Amino acid sequence: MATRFSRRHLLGIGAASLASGLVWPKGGHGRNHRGPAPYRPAAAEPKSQGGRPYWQKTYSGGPIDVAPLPAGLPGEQYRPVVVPNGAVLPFKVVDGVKVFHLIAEEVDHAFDSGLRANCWGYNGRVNSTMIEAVEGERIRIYVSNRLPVPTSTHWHGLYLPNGMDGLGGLTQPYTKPGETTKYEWTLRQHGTFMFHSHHDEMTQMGMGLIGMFIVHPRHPSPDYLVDRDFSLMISEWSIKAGTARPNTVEPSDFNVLTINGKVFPSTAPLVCKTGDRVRLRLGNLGASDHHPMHIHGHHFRVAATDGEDIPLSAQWPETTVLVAVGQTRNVELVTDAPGDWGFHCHMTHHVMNQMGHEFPNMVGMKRGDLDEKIRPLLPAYMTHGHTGMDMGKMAEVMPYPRNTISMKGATGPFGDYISMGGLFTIVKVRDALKSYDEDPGWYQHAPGTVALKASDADVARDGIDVNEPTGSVGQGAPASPTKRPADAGPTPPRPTDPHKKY
Ligand SMILES: [Cu+2]
Repeated sequence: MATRFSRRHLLGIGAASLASGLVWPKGGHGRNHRGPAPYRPAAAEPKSQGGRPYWQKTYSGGPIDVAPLPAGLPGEQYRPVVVPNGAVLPFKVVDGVKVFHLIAEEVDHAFDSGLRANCWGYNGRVNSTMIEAVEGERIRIYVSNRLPVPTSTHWHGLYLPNGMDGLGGLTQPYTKPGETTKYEWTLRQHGTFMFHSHHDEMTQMGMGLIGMFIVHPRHPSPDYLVDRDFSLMISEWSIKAGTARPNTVEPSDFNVLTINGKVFPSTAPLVCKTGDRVRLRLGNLGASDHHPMHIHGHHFRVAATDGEDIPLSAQWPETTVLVAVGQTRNVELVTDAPGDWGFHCHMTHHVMNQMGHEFPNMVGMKRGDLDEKIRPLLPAYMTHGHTGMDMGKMAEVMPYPRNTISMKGATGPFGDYISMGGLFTIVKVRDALKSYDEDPGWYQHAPGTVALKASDADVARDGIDVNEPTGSVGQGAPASPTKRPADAGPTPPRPTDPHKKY
């Protein structure tokens, strides 16, 4: 009976509705006249009880006056999340409450060795200070404002009392320059969340006042246990070449795209062992762009959103997950293929850096001796892009203003340039590792497992005519149709009617 009362209290529904299983909770969350009931993690509750449909459960974490559980500690209640290029915010426990101190301040931030800018961040880091906590515990977060302007701090995706929500002007007065605001509530959920300034967002989030907020489950389900757990915050910036201050007024022309505040090749690799269960927690608090994040050589399962864990039976496989502005997505995979695997945004302009684009489309143009004729006037002139963008070559030849990372990528293991910047990192999977904290270097491929220049012997053996006409010259009918081998069987019908099945 006591159990039932406690459950009824937790769910905020009356005994009658519990029995009938049909009535929407009335009058908000119930209050216990005998004081707050202890918080009970959702994982301990079946997802559906007494025939109630899934959607009748609380949408805001249940009653806010629950009694907190003891503070959870790393190594005891949870395995810490890895923040590549970043750090977890330290805490202390005072009378059972986990206390954090977040400091909003100006940060001279290095996106890469070639680009610094005056940004705003938390505790000396830009986009990469992560808060880590445990479901059921009470947290107290002091936010000190060392900026020249007022701010406020919103806890994105978290269930909390309205006055702790951090929407400047609506749920709280601003945190003025030099002031410190105190937030305090009991965590009634677990998952991947975020925090960010919620005053003059365009400026303040655009200057870097964003971060990830991870809440570990109190009773982790074995279905979601992983060996490696990474937190990756995605953002985007507009920084004109040669300048050192983000232009937060720019609505769409972003030229520095970052993971935890870094562009490739400064993005630290995600180091895993062969067979590790791996979680990537992706959050996007950029200004405008949604990012389809793509993994090579594996697939992952979309395992959670900032709303909730997705039940195993409802998770779906992908190789690309769209992380929209304001969303988090957890994807999980087993890294069972050793190698260096790209993990990146699939929007091609999001793996470039500060690239001007106010020039005519030159792709495919024959430039002749144009460069030679212009160079007496402009010594370093180079016709831009007539064969596409060779980032490595352009980085060597083009004169850039100081503090610019136009076209920067990195030289790879074969001496050729990896023509990726921005939202790109590498998942490095190895059979054996000295340490997860050390970059194991480039993958050493087994002989015969690398795509190399085809040998004459291979080409001859397989009857490959490298000069074979393809019929692709010009538009319309092929000038010289590709010959079909004699033993290829009857010619298949040409598909002309899209509704007809062939
Ligand atoms: Cu993108």
